[in-house]
Amino acid sequence: MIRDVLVYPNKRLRVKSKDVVDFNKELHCLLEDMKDTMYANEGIGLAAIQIGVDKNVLIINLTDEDGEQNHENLFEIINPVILEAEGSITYQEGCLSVPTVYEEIERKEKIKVRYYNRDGIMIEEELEGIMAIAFQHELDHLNGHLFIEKLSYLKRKKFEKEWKKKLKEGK
Ligand code: Y12
Ligand code: CO
Repeated sequence: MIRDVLVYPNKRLRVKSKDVVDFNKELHCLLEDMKDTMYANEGIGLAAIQIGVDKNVLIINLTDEDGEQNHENLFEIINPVILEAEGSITYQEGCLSVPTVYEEIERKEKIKVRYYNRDGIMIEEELEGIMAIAFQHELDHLNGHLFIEKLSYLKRKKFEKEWKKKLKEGK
């Protein structure tokens, strides 16, 4: 089922999510709804809190060189943690909760992560490049943070002014 995506400045986006305890049908339904919602909105990443569910669940499906999204490449990531991080990389990030806004954000370039799949199997792997960026972007959501919080003071002020205008105009 396609669910509504919460849009900034919805306060629920600031809620810190909690770990999943039971890897059951409820979790699998949540993952299906997140997948439907992300694909319907042409997203490449989505955290559960973006559809209002405060659980440590995120999905990522990057596009290939032709901009195509192969549904077999979907990552379902439960209770993620970053174990190690190194380097830095800057990328123009976007977010379904702040549509039309793209900003250069600095992240760690390479990360070692631990998470669980939908069946509760623990996975540890190293991620780099856009996958590492997406993981960090979505993990921030689970901690109640958005990429716009990483902007400089002046850029953030400019963003807030433009966003208020956009919301007022109902765009
Ligand atoms: C690298 C950087 C950031 C991420 C996080 C995931 N971000 C997204 O999935 C953003 C998607 C997005 C999609 C939009 O819709 C369309 O383009 C049709 C959009 O809307 C507009 O700009 C109008 C905004 C964001 C992963 C990897
Ligand atoms: Co986002």
